Amino acid sequence: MEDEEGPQCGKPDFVLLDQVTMEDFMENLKLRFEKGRIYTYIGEVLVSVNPYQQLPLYGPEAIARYQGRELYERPPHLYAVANAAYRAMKRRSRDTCIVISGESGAGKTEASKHIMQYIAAVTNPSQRAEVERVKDVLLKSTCVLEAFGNARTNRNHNSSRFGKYMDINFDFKGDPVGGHIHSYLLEKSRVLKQHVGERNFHAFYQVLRGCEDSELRELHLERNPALYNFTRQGAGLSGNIEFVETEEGHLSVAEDRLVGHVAELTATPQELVLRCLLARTVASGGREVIQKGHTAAEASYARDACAKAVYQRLFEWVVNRINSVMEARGRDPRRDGKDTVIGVLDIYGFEVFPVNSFEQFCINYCNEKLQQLFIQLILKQEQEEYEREGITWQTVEYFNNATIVDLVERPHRGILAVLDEACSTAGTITDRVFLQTLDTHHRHHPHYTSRQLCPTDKTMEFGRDFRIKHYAGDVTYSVQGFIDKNRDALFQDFKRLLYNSMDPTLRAMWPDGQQDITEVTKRPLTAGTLFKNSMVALVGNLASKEPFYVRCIKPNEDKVAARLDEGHCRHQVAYLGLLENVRVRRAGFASRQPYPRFLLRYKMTCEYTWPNHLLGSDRAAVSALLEQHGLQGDVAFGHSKLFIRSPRTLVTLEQSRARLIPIIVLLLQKAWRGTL
Ligand code: AOV
Ligand code: MG
Repeated sequence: MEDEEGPQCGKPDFVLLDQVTMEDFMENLKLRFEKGRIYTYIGEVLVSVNPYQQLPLYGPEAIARYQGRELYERPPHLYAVANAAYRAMKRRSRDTCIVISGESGAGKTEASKHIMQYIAAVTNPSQRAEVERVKDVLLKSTCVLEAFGNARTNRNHNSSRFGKYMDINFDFKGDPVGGHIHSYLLEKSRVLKQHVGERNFHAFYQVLRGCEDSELRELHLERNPALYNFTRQGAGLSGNIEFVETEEGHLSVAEDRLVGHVAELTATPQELVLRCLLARTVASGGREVIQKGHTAAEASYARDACAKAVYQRLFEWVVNRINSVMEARGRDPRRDGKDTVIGVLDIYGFEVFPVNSFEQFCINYCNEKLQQLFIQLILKQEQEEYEREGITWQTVEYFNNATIVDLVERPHRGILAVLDEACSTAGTITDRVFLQTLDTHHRHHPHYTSRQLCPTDKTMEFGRDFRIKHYAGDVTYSVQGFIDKNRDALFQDFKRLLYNSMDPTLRAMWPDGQQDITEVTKRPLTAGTLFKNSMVALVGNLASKEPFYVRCIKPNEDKVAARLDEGHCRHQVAYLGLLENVRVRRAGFASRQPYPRFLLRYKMTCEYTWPNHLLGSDRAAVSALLEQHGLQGDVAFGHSKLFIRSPRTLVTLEQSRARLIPIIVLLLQKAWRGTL
């Protein structure tokens, strides 16, 4: 990897563009992509384009080049951002976070892994065993979580089906001494059903492929994934519990043998498993309880709910296990000083499928929230900086997606509130009625529509679809299953069954199974509300930290290397608000640099500053340098930073520097050879 970028690689920072138009932006993005320069800055924000091929940009040597450097000193890179976040955390003892966003397949998860690798590589020079252990878990946990939480979708072969926020705790030396992972809403419906061309979570196939024959036998599994409904839709019956109903309405399990397997694997009595599968306990007033037999449909529903819940709790158990081994152990803030934290956020990206359900609704809402945060923080930060320096703030027009966030989460009328209302009205409200209520509330909302409201639009179906104009594009949601998924009910019988398991691990996953049916009175919070609460908390947490942003772009829809589809990228550049980001950055001043940093880069262009200046202060030296170039009229001198108004000035300085580099290199070579 070259350390220097020539002009043939385009501008390393979009702020340096002559004009901020989509054309200029795209031209630079494309040029850089063609040269294998997938990273470009907008100030301190990193724009990354997924190359869909292995580029020689990573690894220990590359890491060493970025270590301890300033952001501008090397070509734009994730390592530089990781380094900047790390240095900010260390220098100012401030919690920082790196927020990685972009649509599904844009490269967020890969980016987060490079960031973790960088942090692991540059810390713990003294090789403390405890720190090594924490780093080891940090790096390895990714693989485990991906096995259980990622799956192949039609947008991404390794798509994250959960949101992940990871905190890394650092001690005063800057070494990682602990970590914590927070996971968000796993797409557990995938356990049961996948779209054509998609797969279940990787773990299922890994177990079938990777276990020894004897292990598979113990689990009563066959190696072929095509045998299971979960791992191949609509395939054979073996290994899947099905129900048969006689004409008199008597329900039984098609294959008793399978009930035995479940009982064995969950360490529970077979007759109890059977009872849970065929009936439920209901409290019929007071403390009286009765057994109510399922219909075949109810039994299938309950079985599916149980399967999803088992997987979800397993996933949470894995996360908790990782957290318990990563925990910052035995640390006392009075003795050891307060830990500082770097948070890394890698969520599921914005996604649109031919059919979109409750899961996509949550995922896309999550992306709206993060876009909202980006808007607020980028505007706020700039505003604060200009105010500090006494400069009048010049507003840049933004599309503010607050109105879409509001459509989803507003109390009483928002989509989630209406959905909760539908869920609390026991059994009577159908998905269709839920949709009608939405239509009534939001018929005038500029970002909401449905077939009812727009009868000529045949891309939506009557009584089934509504559409949200998201910041990143229109998504049509089918309301089918919304109420069910939001209510997320599981009969208490299953919880009790698993709580009473002889297996201590399984038992620990079901503490709520302890309750007796007559005690289960409080309605639990719905999936949607829980998710909303966790998003609000997440955004609050991120906003309290010093943020660094990575904005990922997916170059094409076909996952192919070295092809950048212009239309596709334009759309992302537009909705990510990248042009506005550049404009805000340039609104007052295109660039700002601390005096020492500025000098380091340009001192060679001035006889008073090369190789070292004797001018009393860096500020005075910068002033002399600019005067020599006749550029002093275009700058303002801040307390610690130089503010440069027009990008032209930087371009002039850059050109002057580029002219001098070969001469200086020649001089240095001569000096080394002793011919000078
Ligand atoms: P995502 O995290 O943004 O999507 P990933 O990080 O999983 O996307 O990237 C998708 C695929 O693109 C990866 O599996 C790699 O094959 C490739 N890729 C991404 N970044 C790079 C890179 N820097 N170098 C080489 N290949 C890369 V989702 O989780 O679906 O929102 O929910
Ligand atoms: Mg991902």
